[in-house]
Amino acid sequence: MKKLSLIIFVSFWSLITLAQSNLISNTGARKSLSLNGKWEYIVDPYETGFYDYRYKELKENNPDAYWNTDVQVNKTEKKEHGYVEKYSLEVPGDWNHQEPQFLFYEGTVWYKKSFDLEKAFGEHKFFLYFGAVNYRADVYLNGKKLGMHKGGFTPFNFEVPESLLKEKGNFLVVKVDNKRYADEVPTLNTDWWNYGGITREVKLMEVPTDFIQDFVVQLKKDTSGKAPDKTPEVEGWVKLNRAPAKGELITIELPELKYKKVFAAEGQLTALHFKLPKLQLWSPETPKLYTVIIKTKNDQTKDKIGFRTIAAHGTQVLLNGKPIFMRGISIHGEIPQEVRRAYSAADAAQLLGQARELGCNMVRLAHYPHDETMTRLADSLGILVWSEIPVYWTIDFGNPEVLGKAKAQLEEMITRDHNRASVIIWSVGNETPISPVRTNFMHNLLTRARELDNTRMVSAALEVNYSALKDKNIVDDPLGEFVDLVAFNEYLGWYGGLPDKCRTTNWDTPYNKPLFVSETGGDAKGGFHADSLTRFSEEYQEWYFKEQVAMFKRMPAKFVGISPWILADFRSPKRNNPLYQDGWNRKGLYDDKGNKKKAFYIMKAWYEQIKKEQQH
Ligand code: GCB
Repeated sequence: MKKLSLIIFVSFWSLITLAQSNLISNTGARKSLSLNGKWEYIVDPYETGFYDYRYKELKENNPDAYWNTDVQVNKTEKKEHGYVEKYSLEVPGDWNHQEPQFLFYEGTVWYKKSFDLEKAFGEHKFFLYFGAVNYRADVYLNGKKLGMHKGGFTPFNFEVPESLLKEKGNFLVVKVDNKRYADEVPTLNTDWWNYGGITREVKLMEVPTDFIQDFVVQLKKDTSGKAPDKTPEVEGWVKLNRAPAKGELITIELPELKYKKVFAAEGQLTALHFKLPKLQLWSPETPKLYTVIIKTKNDQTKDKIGFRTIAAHGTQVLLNGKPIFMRGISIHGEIPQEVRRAYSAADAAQLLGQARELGCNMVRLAHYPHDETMTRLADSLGILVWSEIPVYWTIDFGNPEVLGKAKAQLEEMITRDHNRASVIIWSVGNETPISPVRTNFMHNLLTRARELDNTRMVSAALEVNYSALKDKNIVDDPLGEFVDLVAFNEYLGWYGGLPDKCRTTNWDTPYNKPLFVSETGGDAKGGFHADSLTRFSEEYQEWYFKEQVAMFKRMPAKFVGISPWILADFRSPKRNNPLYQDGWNRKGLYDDKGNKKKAFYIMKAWYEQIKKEQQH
């Protein structure tokens, strides 16, 4: 009885907190005006855009602010800024790769876009939607501030009052600031490039006045260890932008299954619970997606959704009730050939295509939520996904505001992707050094992730207690108690000794849970050949992976997969070996030109062998 009331309390609580966010999901299905393309810019390292000459101080609300005015009104006007075509940047796209002056830039850039709009006035609302802006975005339209957002890898939207929109010459300005701060997420120190700018798509969306803001249509969580029923149960909800009128109905349709069900709207949030007819479950071998249509009186949206169950059961991970071994790879959201952030369907096709060539059925999208094109493509290719927020290394764990920032990013990540069958793990962070404050912080995030979505596993890449026992390393991070999957970053033979150390080392965890190696790897400069004892040579990396694979074969039965570090070389200001790194982390199995290194073939061969043995 106690347990039941707890469950009711938890879901009631999550319904209330879900109602607070105004993020719209499934935006690809919405009528919208793309604002991608050229945006004019002003680089502003001194924050002059806020400078008020009258008071000699920085003030957001002053007549000269860069968001407020554009060109000279008449020839006598003194104007010391302006937006012109000569200074323009492509959106989406980080600024770093677009102009040499931006390579190392961390600071403010003002972006401006003019647009016209054929407006359908009346029964509509407008939202400005950003796929991601790194890190802080202050958004102004036609001289009014719409809002501010922090967090470089998650979407956000602001409602645009219709009275603010003009048919011609709308003046949209975004102040983008990618300076790093100790109390942000991530914090000052990361092992990746702090690409700045409007890095993902921008659009003006039009929705009916009463609209479907978000929804979850997923198979009900099943921890019984059994395969889903022939007619599997769906559990979810539909969230409207506001409380519905009396008697409002919500219809769910899956045309391919000839399925239709009508629900009475219960409030802003309506819980869904129903059984689907017999269907093809989603899996890496059969990544079947069904069109799901959701209708209210005034609105309609549709998505393509795969149906599967995923759960940690004892020490195994069960996909549709069957144990699965994850042949993974970690991936950064970066296209090394062009030294830029990934943002497009073509970029996703490159990255996931490379992962498939390696023989993967899983990817760890490190260390932040990647572009939505990645999880969408993973859905249709049948690739399992670990998705993570940038709670990385030494976040200011004792600061409740920082926890709030991490939670906001977690919620945005989950809201965007909670209908993606591919996503099986929400990760709340990476290698966070053990202390009571950090465990409390991370536990909080894990709890929040479960409240928001109880159908997936939750995890984090944990710290290891090296040589706790002779020749046995133990993953006993106290956070292990709260995760579904005990994952750890391993690196034996790169950060500790030489690869032959793997011969005498074993791994375990005291937790009776599945064990996953979320990272392991070593640097090799593509094309640099030497003997296998020479660091940074392809031969060293090849030897490293040979020893690793041999060690993995001795892993305990609870070992359920691995995502080596990393698919491709990536930019990092921390990697300053002038001969071999030169500002690149070289742990890629592909080099920065897309060539496969020798180690690639070691992993590929092992993955092929596993695939044969396990038939999936
Ligand atoms: C790690 C981090 C990853 C680094 C990697 C490395 O443990 O999680 O972000 O890039 O090691 O190369 O050292």
